[in-house]
Formats: sequence, structure tokens, C-alpha cells
Amino acid sequence: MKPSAATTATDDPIDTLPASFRWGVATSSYQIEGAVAEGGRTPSIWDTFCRVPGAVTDGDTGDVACDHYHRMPQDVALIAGLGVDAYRFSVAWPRVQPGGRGPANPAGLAFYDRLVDELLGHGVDPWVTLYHWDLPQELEDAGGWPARDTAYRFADYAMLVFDALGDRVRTWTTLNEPWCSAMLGYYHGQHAPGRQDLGDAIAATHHLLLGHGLATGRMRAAATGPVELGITLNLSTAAPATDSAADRDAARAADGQGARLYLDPLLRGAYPEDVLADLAAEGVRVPVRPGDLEVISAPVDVLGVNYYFGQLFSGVDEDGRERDEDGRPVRRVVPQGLPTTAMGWEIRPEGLTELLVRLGRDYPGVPMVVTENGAAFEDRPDADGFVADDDRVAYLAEHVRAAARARLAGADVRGYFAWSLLDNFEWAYGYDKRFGLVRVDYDTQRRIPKRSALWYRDTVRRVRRH
Ligand code: IFM
Repeated sequence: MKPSAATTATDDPIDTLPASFRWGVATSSYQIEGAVAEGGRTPSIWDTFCRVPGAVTDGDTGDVACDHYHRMPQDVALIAGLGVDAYRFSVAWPRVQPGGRGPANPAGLAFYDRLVDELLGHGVDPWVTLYHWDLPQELEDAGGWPARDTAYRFADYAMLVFDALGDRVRTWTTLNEPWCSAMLGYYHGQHAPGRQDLGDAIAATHHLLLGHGLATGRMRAAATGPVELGITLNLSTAAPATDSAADRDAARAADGQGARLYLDPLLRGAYPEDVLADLAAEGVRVPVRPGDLEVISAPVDVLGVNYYFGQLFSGVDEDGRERDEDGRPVRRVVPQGLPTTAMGWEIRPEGLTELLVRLGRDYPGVPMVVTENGAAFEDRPDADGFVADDDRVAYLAEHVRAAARARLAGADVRGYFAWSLLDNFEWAYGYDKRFGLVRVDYDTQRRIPKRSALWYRDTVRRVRRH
């Protein structure tokens, strides 16, 4: 259905969303499951990284996390209670294929098999992400994502999961946020495996995309019924702080490495020339082989968009210099003076509208779903553990509104997933940052829906009535 202002019962853009709009909540395996040594699971790069002194706040690990592995039915009941259409979760590669090669581990697959059945039994669509950062450690030891072979290992693993769950799961996301896997993991060193080499990171980018394309092609060929295949990218807005040439170039470069380096090969079958030139200036080339771009640009049915903040860039540092001490062009994030979340991320809902409209314009023909959006705040539970998180309610409401505005402006946005169902392991921040609609008391593993969970449930209900 085409959105139209005429269907609006109120002035709230949320009321322009159609009943067919898909609502969901999202999580990922390492962030919630725990049970890292059960059912034949082997270590992932995150199990290893968490043991590196200083890598994760307070030395936290995902060993127990939200204990979802043991509490899955209770968590599915929570999801169903929110009245959402879909649950986006990820499969832990080292649970399903320990060591990253060879046959499937039946005990690992059985967990996801039960999860899918439990969801379907509650009328909730399973939305599977195949890779949300938990690479089997053995594959990292063999070179990790910078090694081309990992792309082929990923496609094999994807097929193990697809063969087991494809009879009941319709929507498949290959990768979650490959920029984070590649750049935070192999360049900035803030995520597992903690390497710091731009060449490795760019090779990782290419092999992640290649793995996506290989898996997409094989799943499409093997599908016996309707499927919806896609990938999820973390995207932002990158605007110049001023109209100066240096600031405009900084914004171009940031958008190039953050967004177009992924969007262009996936949706246009070519890497962006300006980004290749920026990389070449740093002595780095993308290790493309003949035929790779055809594989990477295999058609997708949905583009997942994860949005948390919008940024301004400047090409000069605080002292007015355009080059850093290594002679590289300056690309500096300029604070906008906006309110921030507990992550220090500036809150800019209109950026989501701008982003979705831009994606619809620059990469037409691909339906979009906001696969993650949400916020960490300093939650203050009352004596019963209830959190009146009005800040999170406001954040979510403004961003759902922003997605609705993008639809009104013509962007083909089909759904919205709140990040996250539960407070969980927030990577290098450990359990210090809470994104959940549902509070987790980590001492008791008690789940307590926050005010934002109730707001989300009521909003879904309201829109359903349209
Ligand atoms: O928690 C993460 C998630 O794993 C990926 N997207 C961003 C979230 C918040 O940082």
C-alpha cells in the first residue's frame, strides 16, 4: 500500500504506517545466549577477545550473558507478549559448525530448530541472521576474514543452517554490519579479533561481501518456496560541518568508507572509484578477483538498515590543519551539540528519514527494513526492578516517526525492529550499556519489561488497527 497523508487519523506520522508494516525486536547470539561451552559449541573470536586484558569493560564476557540458551521459551513468550510480527536473532556459527568446517553439529542446530518452532507456535516470524560477529576461532587462526577462504567457509555454514531451517524460515540475513566486523575488528582493534591493519580490514570487507554473495546465490538456488534474502548494514548520515572544500571532502570520504563501500558493490556491482582512490593513497587495494563483483551483487529482496546516529564531518583538526601527523587527510567528527545516549551517540532522528530517502533514491528497487534502532540510557530501576525509561520511549517514538516520514517521502520502508529485546552484552562495553526494552537483572536473570516495552506493544497494536 502506498502511504498517503489522507489516511492519517492524527497528526502523528506513526499513524500513516499501514497495518502491513512489519514490527520486530532484535538480538544476537553472543550477546544473549551464554552457554558458550555447551552442546558442542567451540570458542568464537569473541570468547577469545573477552579474555584479552582491557579489551572489554570490567573484563565482562558472554559466558552467561542473558542465559537465553536455557531460558529461550520464556524469552519467546516475552516477545509474543509484545505483539510483534517478527524476531530477528542470529545463529552462532561455532554452535552449528564447531571449528567452522565440516558437518553440522546436531545439538547446535537443535537449539535453533526449537527456537524457530517456539516462535512459529506463538505466531512470530523467525528472521534469521547468519553472522553477527561470532566467527569460529579456528577460522581466525587460519587467517580470519582477511583470508579469502573464510568467504567459502561462510557459504558452506550458511547452507547447513538453510538446509535445516529453510522449511520454516522465510527471511534470511547473511551478515549483520560488515563494516563493524571489518573495521572495528581488523582496523580499529576495538572488536574481536582486535587486529589493527587497514589492509586486513579492507580484505575482510571484500571477503565478507563475497561470503554474502556466495551464500545468497546458494540459498536462492536451493530454495523450494518463497524466501526473502538480504544483508544488514550499519548506516549513518555524514554531512559536512561547513561548506568548505575540506569539510565536504571529509564527509564524502566518511560516507564512502562507511556506506558506499558496501552499498555500491552489493547493489550496483562496483566499488566506488573515489573510495578506491582514497585507499590507494594509503597503499591499500581491495583484493577483487574476476567474477567477484557479480557474486557480491546477487539480487537481494531486502536491505536491512541499522541506524543509531547521524554525524557531521570536518576536514580540518581543532588547530586548523588538514593533514594529521602521518600526512593523512583529517576526517573529524564534529559534535552537533545534540543530546546523547549513554553511548555518547548524538540523537538525530531526522537522520533516519534522510538516510532512508537517500537510499531509496540512490539504490532504487530494494525494499528496506530498519533492522536495528534503539538506545542505551542510564536506566534507574525502582524497588520492583521496573524502569520508567521515558528517554528510551522518546528515542524510539521519534525514530519510528522518522521512518514513517521517509515512507511519506516515497522510501520503500517495510518494517522496524527495535534494538534490543533484552539488555545484553554490549561488546567492548560489556554489560555496562543497556539497550533492552526488557531489563535483565543479571544477578537473578529476571526479565522485567520497561516502560519502553509497554509503549512498543501499544504502538504496534495501534498501527495494526489501521
Ligand atoms: O549491540 C549492537 C549490535 O550488536 C549491532 N548494532 C549496534 C548495537 C548497539 O551498539
